[in-house]
Amino acid sequence: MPDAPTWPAGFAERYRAAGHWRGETFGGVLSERAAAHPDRVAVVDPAPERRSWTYRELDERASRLAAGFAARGISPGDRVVVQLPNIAEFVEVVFALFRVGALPVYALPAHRETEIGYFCAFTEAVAYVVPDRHAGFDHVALASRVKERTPTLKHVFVVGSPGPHTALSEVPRTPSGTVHEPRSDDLAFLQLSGGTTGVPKLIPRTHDDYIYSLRGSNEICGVDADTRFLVLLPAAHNFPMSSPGWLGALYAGGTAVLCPSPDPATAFPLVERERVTMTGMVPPLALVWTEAGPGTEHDLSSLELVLVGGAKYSEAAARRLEPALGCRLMQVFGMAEGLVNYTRLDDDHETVVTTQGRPISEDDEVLLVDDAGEDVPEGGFGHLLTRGPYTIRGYWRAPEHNTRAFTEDGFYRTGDIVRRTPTGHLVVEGRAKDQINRGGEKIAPEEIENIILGHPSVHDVSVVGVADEYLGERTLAYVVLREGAEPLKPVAVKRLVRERGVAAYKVPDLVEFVEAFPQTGIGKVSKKGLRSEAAPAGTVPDRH
Ligand code: AMP
Ligand code: DBH
Repeated sequence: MPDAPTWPAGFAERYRAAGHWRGETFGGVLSERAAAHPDRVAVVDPAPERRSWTYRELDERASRLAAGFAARGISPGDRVVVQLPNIAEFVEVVFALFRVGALPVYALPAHRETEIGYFCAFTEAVAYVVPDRHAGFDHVALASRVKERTPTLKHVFVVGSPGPHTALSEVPRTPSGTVHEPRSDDLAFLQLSGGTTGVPKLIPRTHDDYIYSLRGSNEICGVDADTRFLVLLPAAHNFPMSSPGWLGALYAGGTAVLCPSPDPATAFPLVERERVTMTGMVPPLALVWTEAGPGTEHDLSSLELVLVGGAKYSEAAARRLEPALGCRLMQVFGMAEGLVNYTRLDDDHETVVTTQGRPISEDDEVLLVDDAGEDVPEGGFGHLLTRGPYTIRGYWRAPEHNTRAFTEDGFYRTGDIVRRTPTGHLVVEGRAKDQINRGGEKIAPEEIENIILGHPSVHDVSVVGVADEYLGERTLAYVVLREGAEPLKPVAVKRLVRERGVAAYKVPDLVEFVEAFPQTGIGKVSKKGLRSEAAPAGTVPDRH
């Protein structure tokens, strides 16, 4: 049984023949760029003091670290959980792993013991890469606990003080030349899905398919060697990585500027100093930038394009961005599983502010179907199904889930409800999947429900998204207590989730105690009913 289904031969041939898959690998691309323009700046890391690496430096660092990783026994196909903030070492480590042929597993800095323990165990990771501390959190201590319980985990590499582990800077940098070169149709890494189930799913992406999405994104966004892309969101997330992101910028020979924090107080001075031309952000952050732009003393005039996506961007907010920041807006509706839609630079203004764009590729197949799987009439709402040259055919080691998440003929069921305009642009109208989108951060209610159910006083729980002006949605946990159980306070429920060691954004914003949930016809808890109790009908973007 392979780890994940891949494209059937006929499709793979077609994507190669069309020139989408060109046999490039990430390691190879970096070598080529370093040979073509060794002295251009690849990466700028401003904190705590400014560092900048040219393409030659990044290439050499990646090769030497790859040799060091290989000497430590890290082999082609091995999984390595990478949990680093937006620092230059992130780029160095992932290119070193690409060169070894090992697969980075992209954890977010916010992940805690529950998620990291799961990623390490499920992927049988051999190594885990962390900062010593980040945002006040001790990652070394977390790594020690995870290492203790994960037999496959042989190495913890730490950026900074390693405690009982190995400092990344002390991995011996033997001369390059010994490393393995992966094939372009090999897996390059495992990306994370926001998910709808109790545990996050892993998304297997190949060099060929991901590089195609970068090339397509670059063309649409106008990324070239002069682009200076500011990485505001966590670099491990698919959006700032590939839409067009820091990997898009590096593919084009441009510069990735890593931002330690996305707030205007940190980011605006960087835009000015580094002459940033492009960035991407989620809608709540776009609101903050839109508010802060007009009064700022910083010179934002280098900024040409801001991409907004990850959650629905309201039309009213979208109309305000361009005048506030003095640059162009592009909406992006994407997913780590593949399909990415962009509005285009030559779209009229109304299209840019009212739609979430159209697919990158003429070979992206998009179907809009009703609940019975039949095509909806042109212009109607439907479930979005998709397949194409950079959309996965299945999650990694999840054969059972794959039978539900994909159709028999290989379309990914996105769980999004969309409508298509006459120009082929998609408008996201809602969601059929059981997921909460909290300002672009995806939460699987089931994961949080399982934790709360572990409390002895809790009889049942349902976690739902409720409308929120700023985040789009925030989370509300409805809790039914056991008869005669000790009463609980909302803070105790929140503490329970936090203390379980999950990312802070998953802790319910609100907790309400109820006698019983509304039931549907088949006796299952009706989340729709719960949402409409919590918010006036029509204000919540989900549909079931
Ligand atoms: P994931 O599969 O975890 O990468 O999350 C992707 C999901 O984020 C999509 O399936 C949508 O539900 C949501 N999403 C991303 N971009 C947008 C957008 N511009 N508007 C609305 N929803 C979005
Ligand atoms: O939300 C996402 O996952 C997302 C949004 C915009 C994404 O993966 C992308 C662009 O590539």
